Amino acid sequence: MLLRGFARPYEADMLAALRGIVAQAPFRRMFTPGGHQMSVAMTNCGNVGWVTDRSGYRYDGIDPESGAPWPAMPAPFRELALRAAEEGGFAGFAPDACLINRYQPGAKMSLHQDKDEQDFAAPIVSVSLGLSAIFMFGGIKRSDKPKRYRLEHGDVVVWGGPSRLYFHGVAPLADGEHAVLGRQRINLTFRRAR
Ligand code: MD6
Ligand code: FE
Repeated sequence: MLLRGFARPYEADMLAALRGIVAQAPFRRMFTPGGHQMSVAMTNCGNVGWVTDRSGYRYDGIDPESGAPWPAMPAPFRELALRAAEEGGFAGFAPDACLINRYQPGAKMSLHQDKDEQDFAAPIVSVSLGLSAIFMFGGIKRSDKPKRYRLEHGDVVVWGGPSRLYFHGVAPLADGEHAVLGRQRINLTFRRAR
């Protein structure tokens, strides 16, 4: 379910909280198990964070860069995720992980499934901020032709149920200047990882 502008009322609180998170756990471009450096820079907050390195993908309670736990999930993040999930038909969503992606012009995310979480009954709530991007939403097979959606500042997507494991990705970010966030797109995905 695509909730246009749902995050707008949370914008100021979220951006303030984001500054605190990034001060503790800066954005970094991780490596895939295949040895490629991702074009998207990432960080996390919450009890666990999603990480990738030469040994694989996993959720980890520790930020490998600092050796410290990830920053706690701020209250406005929790609240937004809960309310959006509720709107999408998933009452009581209590995420334990928030993966934060930063796209600069040209950065992209290849088609993938989110399947490193333990419980696929919980939805994922995705929040877009800054420059708009083309989100590609396919099907259960990698070869299913993706539909394209433009996600804009403040848009929230809730997915669960049958679509939880659908392939999806983000087309290379077009250059531009966003009034609040400048030359970047930030995407937050709230998950129940454990
Ligand atoms: C992005 N999002 O929008 C990347 N995954 O930048 C994702 O990969 C994603 O938005 C699972 C569920 C929702 C998402
Ligand atoms: Fe994903």
